[in-house]
Amino acid sequence: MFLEKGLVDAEVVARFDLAKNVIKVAGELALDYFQRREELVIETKTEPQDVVSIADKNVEQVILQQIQEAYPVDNFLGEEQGILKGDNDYLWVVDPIDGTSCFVNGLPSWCISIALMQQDKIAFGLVYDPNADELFTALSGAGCQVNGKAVKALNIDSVQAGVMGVGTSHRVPSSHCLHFLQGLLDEGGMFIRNGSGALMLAYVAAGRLIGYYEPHINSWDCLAGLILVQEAGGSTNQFLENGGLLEGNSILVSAKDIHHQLDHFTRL
Ligand code: LIP
Repeated sequence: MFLEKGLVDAEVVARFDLAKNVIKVAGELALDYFQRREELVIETKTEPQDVVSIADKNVEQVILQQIQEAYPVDNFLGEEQGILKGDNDYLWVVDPIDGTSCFVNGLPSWCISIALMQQDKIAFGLVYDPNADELFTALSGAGCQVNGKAVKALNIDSVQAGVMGVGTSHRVPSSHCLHFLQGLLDEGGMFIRNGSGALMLAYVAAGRLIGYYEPHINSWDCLAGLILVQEAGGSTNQFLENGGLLEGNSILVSAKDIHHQLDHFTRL
């Protein structure tokens, strides 16, 4: 379908088709670990609350192996693996379990996030929620789908028209998030934090949240979600500027007509 429309090149579409299979295989493995989570050894990384288990590492290895079997010279950046340099213009950006803190605590708000960059552009993104069996996909220029059904970001002109997703971490001062929340609440808005930035970005694309803000998020958490929102007709900030790919950055995505107001709240 996408090739017939001349929307993207065959090399990207072939990788997209592979990614749809790989993310489902990874989802089955992650769900198995989730159902046996009492067996997991939980480690804390550098900041408080930043946890990881063998589930994250092994799910990422399964994704990496399947990509390398098909495309051995592609580049790869994974949350646990780090960067693996290849020898072409394709870069896979993967979070094997986004919402790890929820995962290890037995909460279902976690997902798998896979994005592909071609040179400096995001070519496609996939977010899979195995608990809900919902696959969010977007191929550049071809819209956004949930389980194959087209979806659009909300078309609203007030923050009171729905709920805002918000994320934060101990990578940034608490004031960055608290000031945003005060601006949002003072305007009659409301927020949720479900612990998975990737999943909340997917919900913006699917018209379930009015937007998502996080003062600092990593590329593997959000690149797939960014193209989901773009292809669903939402507005996004320039996350990839100033080294966002390797250093992370702030992220703000939303329904188009409230983006400017939300951007103001991020600067309070
Ligand atoms: C998580 C992000 C979330 C952020 C958390 C954490 P992880 O990713 O999805 O938005 O607030 O601090 O970074 O670590 O679960 O893959």
